[in-house]
Amino acid sequence: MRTTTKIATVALGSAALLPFLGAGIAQAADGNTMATLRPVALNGVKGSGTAMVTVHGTRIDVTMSANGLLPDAPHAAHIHFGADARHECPIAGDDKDGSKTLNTTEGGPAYGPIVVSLTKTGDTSPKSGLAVDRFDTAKGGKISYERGSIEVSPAVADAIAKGQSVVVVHGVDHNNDGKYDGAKKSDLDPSLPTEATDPAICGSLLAAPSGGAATGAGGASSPTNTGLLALGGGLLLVAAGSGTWSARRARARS
Ligand SMILES: [Cu+2]
Repeated sequence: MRTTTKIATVALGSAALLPFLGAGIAQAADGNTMATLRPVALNGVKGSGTAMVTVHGTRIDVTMSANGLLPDAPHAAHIHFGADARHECPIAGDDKDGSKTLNTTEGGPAYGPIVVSLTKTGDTSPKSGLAVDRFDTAKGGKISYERGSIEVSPAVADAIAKGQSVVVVHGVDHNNDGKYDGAKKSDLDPSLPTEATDPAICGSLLAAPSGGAATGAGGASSPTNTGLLALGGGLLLVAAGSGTWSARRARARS
């Protein structure tokens, strides 16, 4: 009897502490960010997309849509951040080995390492960076992704809220044969062809005004940010119809 009572008291004590611990952790950051995803330099992709990330303390909610990707192939997607990175997408000048393509490592100085793996289920840490079976397969070249309450570290939450992180969707088709193949191996996993992991589309997650939610003092959104959001929405609409068409045109040309 006495033992049971003691255990119950200890359990109750721990539970009562939890809200306080939670409140301490949740102070990290808050904010809305948005990225317009565009083709990574040199990699021959014509896709595009939009990503939105909302930060609440150390949890993030992510929505992303993209099209024009290699159809019916899995596409690893991540949020990248490095304190000493440039906080942007790689440019042709990042092609250090002169291969005329950019692999994931070559993009590192621009976007830093993986900080969140945008998997559909299970772990979202950098360890799941190449968990191919848990990423979206782009049916018809399109991805529509949504996942809420992804736990991140306070440092990562802060970087995202400040607009320093970058969304990267991987998986390209350098030789335009409709699949991941080729002799060149991935810089991330030598059992995969580089096509499976090279960055395809990319965009910096820029701080945006919070939507309808009350934000307290200083809620007036700047014209610049509103314009950016409108532009992103417009691009999304245009992109929705253009993926297949671009692919057809590309095939017709070659
Ligand atoms: Cu990545």
